[in-house]
Amino acid sequence: MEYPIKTVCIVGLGYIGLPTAVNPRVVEAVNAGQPLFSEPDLDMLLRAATTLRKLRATSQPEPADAFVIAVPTPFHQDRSPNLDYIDLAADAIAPVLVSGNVVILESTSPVGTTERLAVRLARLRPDLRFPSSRSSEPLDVHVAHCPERVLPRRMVRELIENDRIIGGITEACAEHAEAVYRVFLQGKLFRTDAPTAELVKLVENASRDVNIAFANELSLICDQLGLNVWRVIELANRHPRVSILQPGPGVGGHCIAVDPWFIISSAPERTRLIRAAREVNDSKPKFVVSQIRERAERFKRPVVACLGLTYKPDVDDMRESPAIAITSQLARCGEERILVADPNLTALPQELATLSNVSFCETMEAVRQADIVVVLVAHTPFRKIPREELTRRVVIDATGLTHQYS
Ligand code: SAJ
Repeated sequence: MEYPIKTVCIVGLGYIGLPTAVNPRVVEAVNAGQPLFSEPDLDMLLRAATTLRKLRATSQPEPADAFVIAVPTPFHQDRSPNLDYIDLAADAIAPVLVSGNVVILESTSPVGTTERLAVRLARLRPDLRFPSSRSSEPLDVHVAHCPERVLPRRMVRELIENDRIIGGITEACAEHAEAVYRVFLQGKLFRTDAPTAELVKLVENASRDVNIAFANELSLICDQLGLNVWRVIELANRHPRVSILQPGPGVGGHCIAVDPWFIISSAPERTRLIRAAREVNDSKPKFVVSQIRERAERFKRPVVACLGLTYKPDVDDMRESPAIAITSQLARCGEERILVADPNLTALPQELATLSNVSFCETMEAVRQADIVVVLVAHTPFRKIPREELTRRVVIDATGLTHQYS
Protein backbone atom coordinates (compact mmCIF):
# COMPACT_ATOMS: atom_id res chain seq x y z
CA MET A 1 0.00 0.00 0.00
CA GLU A 2 1.22 3.57 -0.73
CA TYR A 3 1.36 6.18 2.03
CA PRO A 4 2.43 9.47 0.41
CA ILE A 5 4.77 11.48 2.64
CA LYS A 6 5.10 15.12 1.56
CA THR A 7 6.11 16.90 4.75
CA VAL A 8 8.22 15.64 7.63
CA CYS A 9 8.60 17.46 10.93
CA ILE A 10 11.89 16.54 12.64
CA VAL A 11 11.96 17.30 16.35
CA GLY A 12 15.54 17.93 17.46
CA LEU A 13 17.92 19.59 15.05
CA GLY A 14 21.32 18.77 16.39
CA TYR A 15 22.89 16.56 18.89
CA ILE A 16 21.62 18.63 21.73
CA GLY A 17 18.11 18.01 20.44
CA LEU A 18 14.96 19.74 21.50
CA PRO A 19 16.44 22.30 23.90
CA THR A 20 18.66 23.35 21.05
CA ALA A 21 15.93 23.34 18.46
CA VAL A 22 13.87 25.80 20.46
CA ASN A 23 16.88 28.09 20.75
CA PRO A 24 16.33 31.00 18.31
CA ARG A 25 20.07 31.09 17.51
CA VAL A 26 19.94 27.49 16.25
CA VAL A 27 16.81 28.10 14.23
CA GLU A 28 18.50 31.10 12.60
CA ALA A 29 21.71 29.19 11.91
CA VAL A 30 19.90 26.25 10.29
CA ASN A 31 17.74 28.56 8.20
CA ALA A 32 20.92 30.35 7.08
CA GLY A 33 22.27 26.97 5.93
CA GLN A 34 24.93 26.67 8.65
CA PRO A 35 25.11 23.41 10.65
CA LEU A 36 26.15 23.75 14.29
CA PHE A 37 28.64 20.89 14.18
CA SER A 38 30.99 19.74 11.46
CA GLU A 39 30.22 16.64 9.44
CA PRO A 40 31.47 15.91 5.90
CA ASP A 41 29.03 17.17 3.20
CA LEU A 42 26.42 18.31 5.74
CA ASP A 43 27.02 22.05 5.24
CA MET A 44 26.63 21.73 1.46
CA LEU A 45 23.42 19.66 1.76
CA LEU A 46 21.99 21.99 4.39
CA ARG A 47 22.66 25.06 2.24
CA ALA A 48 21.01 23.37 -0.76
CA ALA A 49 18.00 22.25 1.30
CA THR A 50 17.39 25.71 2.79
CA THR A 51 17.99 27.52 -0.52
CA LEU A 52 15.49 25.26 -2.31
CA ARG A 53 13.09 25.81 0.62
CA LYS A 54 12.93 22.05 1.27
CA LEU A 55 13.99 22.60 4.87
CA ARG A 56 12.89 25.27 7.31
CA ALA A 57 13.69 25.42 11.00
CA THR A 58 11.09 26.68 13.45
CA SER A 59 11.02 26.85 17.23
CA GLN A 60 7.69 25.01 17.45
CA PRO A 61 6.60 21.86 15.57
CA GLU A 62 4.22 22.49 12.69
CA PRO A 63 1.63 20.16 11.09
CA ALA A 64 3.20 17.50 8.82
CA ASP A 65 2.52 13.99 7.47
CA ALA A 66 5.30 12.38 9.50
CA PHE A 67 7.05 13.36 12.74
CA VAL A 68 10.56 12.13 13.49
CA ILE A 69 11.73 12.51 17.08
CA ALA A 70 15.54 12.73 17.28
CA VAL A 71 16.31 14.09 20.73
CA PRO A 72 18.92 13.01 23.28
CA THR A 73 18.30 10.20 25.77
CA PRO A 74 20.90 10.72 28.50
CA PHE A 75 20.94 8.99 31.87
CA HIS A 76 20.36 10.30 35.38
CA GLN A 77 23.09 10.43 38.02
CA ASP A 78 22.20 6.86 39.08
CA ARG A 79 22.49 5.83 35.41
CA SER A 80 18.77 5.19 34.99
CA PRO A 81 17.45 6.48 31.64
CA ASN A 82 16.30 10.09 31.43
CA LEU A 83 13.39 10.27 28.98
CA ASP A 84 12.52 13.92 29.65
CA TYR A 85 13.46 15.08 26.14
CA ILE A 86 11.20 12.47 24.53
CA ASP A 87 8.37 13.60 26.83
CA LEU A 88 9.01 17.23 25.84
CA ALA A 89 9.00 16.27 22.17
CA ALA A 90 5.69 14.39 22.62
CA ASP A 91 4.17 17.39 24.39
CA ALA A 92 5.36 19.67 21.58
CA ILE A 93 3.97 17.63 18.67
CA ALA A 94 0.70 16.48 20.30
CA PRO A 95 -1.26 19.69 19.55
CA VAL A 96 -0.49 19.54 15.80
CA LEU A 97 -1.16 15.82 15.19
CA VAL A 98 -4.01 14.88 12.85
CA SER A 99 -5.49 11.59 11.70
CA GLY A 100 -3.21 9.86 9.15
CA ASN A 101 0.05 10.97 10.80
CA VAL A 102 2.96 8.70 11.63
CA VAL A 103 5.25 9.43 14.59
CA ILE A 104 8.72 7.85 14.50
CA LEU A 105 11.07 7.74 17.47
CA GLU A 106 14.70 7.68 16.27
CA SER A 107 16.34 8.39 19.62
CA THR A 108 18.14 5.43 21.18
CA SER A 109 15.72 4.29 23.87
CA PRO A 110 15.26 1.68 26.59
CA VAL A 111 12.86 -1.16 25.83
CA GLY A 112 9.26 0.03 26.25
CA THR A 113 9.86 3.70 25.38
CA THR A 114 7.97 3.70 22.05
CA GLU A 115 4.84 2.29 23.67
CA ARG A 116 5.28 4.81 26.53
CA LEU A 117 5.42 7.59 23.89
CA ALA A 118 2.16 6.36 22.34
CA VAL A 119 0.49 6.28 25.77
CA ARG A 120 1.61 9.86 26.47
CA LEU A 121 0.35 11.09 23.08
CA ALA A 122 -2.98 9.27 23.60
CA ARG A 123 -3.41 11.02 26.96
CA LEU A 124 -2.69 14.41 25.38
CA ARG A 125 -4.98 13.80 22.39
CA PRO A 126 -8.03 11.79 23.53
CA ASP A 127 -9.76 12.75 20.26
CA LEU A 128 -7.34 10.54 18.23
CA ARG A 129 -6.80 6.74 18.29
CA PHE A 130 -3.19 5.71 19.05
CA PRO A 131 -1.69 2.21 18.86
CA SER A 132 -1.23 -0.31 21.65
CA SER A 133 0.58 -3.64 21.35
CA ARG A 134 -2.42 -5.24 23.05
CA SER A 135 -5.00 -4.16 20.48
CA SER A 136 -5.44 -4.33 16.72
CA GLU A 137 -8.14 -1.64 16.50
CA PRO A 138 -7.92 0.79 13.53
CA LEU A 139 -5.69 3.81 14.25
CA ASP A 140 -5.58 7.53 13.53
CA VAL A 141 -1.88 8.02 14.34
CA HIS A 142 0.78 5.33 13.82
CA VAL A 143 3.81 5.14 16.10
CA ALA A 144 7.09 3.28 15.45
CA HIS A 145 10.73 3.13 16.49
CA CYS A 146 13.44 3.38 13.84
CA PRO A 147 16.76 3.82 15.65
CA GLU A 148 19.49 5.82 13.95
CA ARG A 149 22.74 3.93 13.23
CA VAL A 150 25.03 6.45 11.55
CA LEU A 151 28.69 6.83 12.42
CA PRO A 152 29.90 10.41 12.95
CA ARG A 153 32.07 11.52 9.98
CA ARG A 154 30.22 9.09 7.70
CA MET A 155 26.73 10.25 8.63
CA VAL A 156 25.51 11.50 5.27
CA ARG A 157 26.49 8.31 3.44
CA GLU A 158 25.47 5.90 6.19
CA LEU A 159 22.08 7.58 6.55
CA ILE A 160 21.25 6.49 3.02
CA GLU A 161 23.19 3.24 2.74
CA ASN A 162 22.81 1.52 6.13
CA ASP A 163 20.07 -1.06 6.59
CA ARG A 164 17.36 0.12 8.99
CA ILE A 165 15.24 -1.67 11.56
CA ILE A 166 11.64 -0.51 11.89
CA GLY A 167 9.81 -1.49 15.02
CA GLY A 168 6.08 -0.79 14.86
CA ILE A 169 3.83 -0.90 17.90
CA THR A 170 1.57 -2.76 15.45
CA GLU A 171 2.19 -4.17 11.96
CA ALA A 172 0.36 -1.21 10.44
CA CYS A 173 2.62 1.20 12.36
CA ALA A 174 5.75 -0.42 10.88
CA GLU A 175 4.20 -0.26 7.41
CA HIS A 176 3.42 3.47 7.72
CA ALA A 177 6.88 4.28 9.11
CA GLU A 178 8.51 2.37 6.26
CA ALA A 179 6.99 4.82 3.77
CA VAL A 180 9.08 7.64 5.30
CA TYR A 181 12.39 5.79 4.89
CA ARG A 182 11.58 4.53 1.38
CA VAL A 183 11.86 8.16 0.26
CA PHE A 184 15.67 8.17 0.64
CA LEU A 185 16.93 4.78 1.84
CA GLN A 186 19.18 2.62 -0.36
CA GLY A 187 19.87 0.07 2.40
CA LYS A 188 17.35 -2.67 3.31
CA LEU A 189 14.45 -2.21 5.72
CA PHE A 190 13.67 -4.87 8.29
CA ARG A 191 10.31 -4.78 10.06
CA THR A 192 9.81 -5.96 13.61
CA ASP A 193 7.98 -4.93 16.78
CA ALA A 194 8.97 -1.83 18.76
CA PRO A 195 10.63 -3.50 21.81
CA THR A 196 12.77 -5.71 19.53
CA ALA A 197 13.92 -2.65 17.55
CA GLU A 198 14.69 -0.84 20.81
CA LEU A 199 16.83 -3.71 22.09
CA VAL A 200 18.55 -4.22 18.71
CA LYS A 201 19.92 -0.67 18.79
CA LEU A 202 21.11 -1.00 22.39
CA VAL A 203 22.70 -4.36 21.62
CA GLU A 204 24.64 -2.89 18.67
CA ASN A 205 26.31 -0.32 20.87
CA ALA A 206 26.75 -2.68 23.84
CA SER A 207 28.42 -5.19 21.53
CA ARG A 208 30.92 -2.54 20.43
CA ASP A 209 31.47 -1.52 24.06
CA VAL A 210 32.17 -5.10 25.16
CA ASN A 211 34.59 -5.59 22.26
CA ILE A 212 36.44 -2.34 23.02
CA ALA A 213 36.59 -3.39 26.70
CA PHE A 214 38.31 -6.60 25.63
CA ALA A 215 40.94 -4.55 23.78
CA ASN A 216 41.29 -2.18 26.76
CA GLU A 217 41.71 -5.10 29.15
CA LEU A 218 44.44 -6.49 26.87
CA SER A 219 46.20 -3.11 27.09
CA LEU A 220 46.27 -3.41 30.90
CA ILE A 221 47.57 -6.99 30.72
CA CYS A 222 50.28 -6.04 28.20
CA ASP A 223 51.32 -3.08 30.35
CA GLN A 224 51.86 -5.44 33.27
CA LEU A 225 53.75 -7.96 31.14
CA GLY A 226 55.83 -5.32 29.36
CA LEU A 227 54.45 -6.23 25.93
CA ASN A 228 53.28 -4.07 23.02
CA VAL A 229 49.48 -4.44 22.89
CA TRP A 230 49.22 -3.07 19.35
CA ARG A 231 51.59 -5.75 18.06
CA VAL A 232 49.81 -8.48 20.04
CA ILE A 233 46.44 -7.47 18.54
CA GLU A 234 47.87 -7.01 15.06
CA LEU A 235 49.27 -10.54 15.14
CA ALA A 236 46.21 -12.13 16.82
CA ASN A 237 44.05 -10.55 14.10
CA ARG A 238 45.98 -12.52 11.47
CA HIS A 239 43.81 -15.47 12.60
CA PRO A 240 40.86 -15.80 10.17
CA ARG A 241 38.25 -15.77 12.94
CA VAL A 242 39.76 -13.18 15.31
CA SER A 243 39.01 -9.48 14.93
CA ILE A 244 40.00 -7.56 18.06
CA LEU A 245 39.25 -3.82 18.20
CA GLN A 246 41.74 -1.18 19.32
CA PRO A 247 42.46 -0.13 22.90
CA GLY A 248 42.32 3.58 23.65
CA PRO A 249 42.18 6.12 26.49
CA GLY A 250 38.57 5.09 27.24
CA VAL A 251 35.22 5.13 25.48
CA GLY A 252 33.67 8.52 24.75
CA GLY A 253 30.82 9.98 22.76
CA HIS A 254 27.18 10.11 23.64
CA CYS A 255 26.23 6.60 22.53
CA ILE A 256 28.52 3.71 23.36
CA ALA A 257 29.31 4.90 26.89
CA VAL A 258 25.60 5.48 27.62
CA ASP A 259 23.43 2.91 25.82
CA PRO A 260 24.68 -0.26 27.60
CA TRP A 261 23.33 1.23 30.85
CA PHE A 262 19.81 1.12 29.35
CA ILE A 263 20.16 -2.66 29.03
CA ILE A 264 21.65 -2.93 32.51
CA SER A 265 18.78 -0.95 34.03
CA SER A 266 16.22 -3.23 32.28
CA ALA A 267 17.83 -6.46 33.58
CA PRO A 268 20.25 -5.58 36.41
CA GLU A 269 20.74 -9.18 37.57
CA ARG A 270 21.48 -10.55 34.11
CA THR A 271 24.00 -8.09 32.71
CA ARG A 272 27.27 -9.05 34.39
CA LEU A 273 29.35 -8.97 31.21
CA ILE A 274 27.89 -5.70 29.87
CA ARG A 275 28.41 -4.03 33.25
CA ALA A 276 31.98 -5.33 33.55
CA ALA A 277 32.78 -3.99 30.07
CA ARG A 278 31.45 -0.57 31.04
CA GLU A 279 33.58 -0.62 34.16
CA VAL A 280 36.74 -1.63 32.25
CA ASN A 281 36.21 1.15 29.70
CA ASP A 282 35.32 3.74 32.34
CA SER A 283 38.46 2.90 34.32
CA LYS A 284 40.82 3.45 31.41
CA PRO A 285 41.24 7.28 31.78
CA LYS A 286 42.36 6.82 35.40
CA PHE A 287 44.89 4.23 34.28
CA VAL A 288 46.30 6.61 31.64
CA VAL A 289 46.59 9.37 34.28
CA SER A 290 48.52 7.00 36.56
CA GLN A 291 50.85 6.05 33.67
CA ILE A 292 51.58 9.74 33.01
CA ARG A 293 52.13 10.55 36.69
CA GLU A 294 54.49 7.63 37.09
CA ARG A 295 56.61 8.79 34.15
CA ALA A 296 56.43 12.43 35.31
CA GLU A 297 58.02 11.64 38.68
CA ARG A 298 61.54 11.86 37.34
CA PHE A 299 61.05 15.47 36.19
CA LYS A 300 61.11 18.41 38.60
CA ARG A 301 58.33 20.39 36.97
CA PRO A 302 57.44 18.47 33.84
CA VAL A 303 55.82 19.99 30.79
CA VAL A 304 53.25 17.58 29.41
CA ALA A 305 51.86 17.88 25.87
CA CYS A 306 48.38 16.34 25.63
CA LEU A 307 47.59 15.68 21.98
CA GLY A 308 43.88 15.54 21.19
CA LEU A 309 40.77 16.37 23.20
CA THR A 310 37.82 15.11 21.14
CA TYR A 311 36.07 11.80 21.85
CA LYS A 312 37.56 10.10 18.80
CA PRO A 313 39.83 10.86 15.82
CA ASP A 314 39.03 13.51 13.21
CA VAL A 315 35.84 14.90 14.77
CA ASP A 316 35.31 18.13 16.71
CA ASP A 317 32.83 16.52 19.14
CA MET A 318 33.99 16.54 22.77
CA ARG A 319 31.01 14.83 24.43
CA GLU A 320 32.06 12.42 27.19
CA SER A 321 35.63 12.62 25.88
CA PRO A 322 38.10 10.51 27.88
CA ALA A 323 40.89 12.83 26.65
CA ILE A 324 39.26 15.76 28.47
CA ALA A 325 38.81 13.68 31.62
CA ILE A 326 42.49 12.69 31.53
CA THR A 327 43.77 16.22 30.88
CA SER A 328 41.56 17.66 33.58
CA GLN A 329 42.51 15.01 36.20
CA LEU A 330 46.17 15.50 35.40
CA ALA A 331 45.92 19.28 35.73
CA ARG A 332 44.01 19.08 38.99
CA CYS A 333 46.22 16.57 40.75
CA GLY A 334 49.72 17.53 39.69
CA GLU A 335 52.39 20.14 39.43
CA GLU A 336 52.64 19.61 35.69
CA ARG A 337 52.33 22.38 33.13
CA ILE A 338 50.03 21.07 30.42
CA LEU A 339 50.02 22.13 26.79
CA VAL A 340 47.00 20.94 24.85
CA ALA A 341 46.91 20.67 21.06
CA ASP A 342 43.97 19.59 18.93
CA PRO A 343 43.88 20.45 15.21
CA ASN A 344 40.08 20.10 15.18
CA LEU A 345 39.51 22.72 17.89
CA THR A 346 40.27 26.41 18.18
CA ALA A 347 40.35 26.79 21.96
CA LEU A 348 40.13 24.89 25.23
CA PRO A 349 36.68 23.77 26.42
CA GLN A 350 35.35 25.65 29.45
CA GLU A 351 36.29 22.99 32.02
CA LEU A 352 39.97 23.17 31.02
CA ALA A 353 40.12 26.89 30.25
CA THR A 354 39.60 27.72 33.93
CA LEU A 355 42.68 25.70 35.01
CA SER A 356 45.76 27.93 35.33
CA ASN A 357 48.31 25.21 34.42
CA VAL A 358 46.61 24.27 31.11
CA SER A 359 47.09 26.18 27.86
CA PHE A 360 46.08 25.58 24.26
CA CYS A 361 48.70 25.64 21.52
CA GLU A 362 49.62 24.42 18.08
CA THR A 363 50.73 20.74 17.79
CA MET A 364 54.45 21.14 17.05
CA GLU A 365 54.79 23.98 19.56
CA ALA A 366 53.35 21.68 22.26
CA VAL A 367 55.58 18.76 21.25
CA ARG A 368 58.76 20.89 21.13
CA GLN A 369 58.19 22.35 24.60
CA ALA A 370 57.24 19.03 26.22
CA ASP A 371 59.16 16.62 28.41
CA ILE A 372 56.33 14.11 28.07
CA VAL A 373 54.10 13.74 25.01
CA VAL A 374 50.75 12.03 25.61
CA VAL A 375 48.75 10.96 22.56
CA LEU A 376 45.08 10.93 23.56
CA VAL A 377 43.36 11.01 20.15
CA ALA A 378 44.79 9.59 16.91
CA HIS A 379 43.89 12.60 14.74
CA THR A 380 45.24 12.18 11.19
CA PRO A 381 47.45 15.36 11.31
CA PHE A 382 49.31 13.90 14.32
CA ARG A 383 50.71 11.23 12.00
CA LYS A 384 52.85 13.96 10.42
CA ILE A 385 54.75 14.68 13.66
CA PRO A 386 58.39 13.88 12.79
CA ARG A 387 59.47 10.65 14.39
CA GLU A 388 62.65 12.16 15.85
CA GLU A 389 60.61 14.79 17.74
CA LEU A 390 58.90 11.93 19.58
CA THR A 391 61.75 9.48 20.08
CA ARG A 392 63.77 12.04 22.05
CA ARG A 393 60.89 12.54 24.52
CA VAL A 394 58.93 10.37 26.91
CA VAL A 395 55.89 9.27 24.89
CA ILE A 396 52.73 7.81 26.36
CA ASP A 397 50.53 6.76 23.49
CA ALA A 398 47.03 5.73 24.55
CA THR A 399 45.91 5.30 20.95
CA GLY A 400 48.48 3.23 19.03
CA LEU A 401 49.24 6.15 16.68
CA THR A 402 53.01 5.82 17.19
CA HIS A 403 52.90 2.05 16.67
CA GLN A 404 53.46 2.96 12.99
CA TYR A 405 57.05 3.85 14.03
CA SER A 406 57.81 0.53 15.68
N1 SAJ B 1 36.91 3.27 20.29
C1 SAJ B 1 37.99 2.55 20.82
N2 SAJ B 1 38.47 1.46 20.10
C2 SAJ B 1 37.92 1.08 18.93
C3 SAJ B 1 36.80 1.79 18.42
C4 SAJ B 1 36.32 2.89 19.13
O1 SAJ B 1 38.53 2.87 21.89
O2 SAJ B 1 38.43 0.11 18.34
C5 SAJ B 1 36.37 4.43 21.05
C6 SAJ B 1 36.41 5.74 20.24
O3 SAJ B 1 37.66 6.35 20.34
C7 SAJ B 1 35.30 6.51 20.94
C8 SAJ B 1 34.28 5.43 21.30
O4 SAJ B 1 35.00 4.21 21.29
O5 SAJ B 1 35.77 7.13 22.12
C9 SAJ B 1 33.09 5.34 20.37
O6 SAJ B 1 33.49 5.49 19.04
P1 SAJ B 1 32.85 4.65 17.83
O7 SAJ B 1 33.50 5.13 16.59
O8 SAJ B 1 32.93 3.20 18.13
O9 SAJ B 1 31.32 4.98 17.87
P2 SAJ B 1 30.41 6.33 17.91
O10 SAJ B 1 30.06 6.59 19.33
O11 SAJ B 1 31.03 7.45 17.15
O12 SAJ B 1 29.11 5.82 17.09
C10 SAJ B 1 28.44 4.65 17.52
C11 SAJ B 1 28.23 3.72 16.31
N3 SAJ B 1 27.78 2.41 16.76
C12 SAJ B 1 28.40 1.25 16.36
O13 SAJ B 1 29.36 1.24 15.63
C13 SAJ B 1 27.82 -0.02 16.87
C14 SAJ B 1 27.22 4.34 15.35
O14 SAJ B 1 26.94 3.46 14.28
C15 SAJ B 1 25.92 4.68 16.10
O15 SAJ B 1 24.97 5.30 15.24
C16 SAJ B 1 26.29 5.66 17.21
O16 SAJ B 1 27.20 5.00 18.10
C17 SAJ B 1 25.00 6.07 17.93
O17 SAJ B 1 24.54 7.20 17.68
O18 SAJ B 1 24.45 5.25 18.67
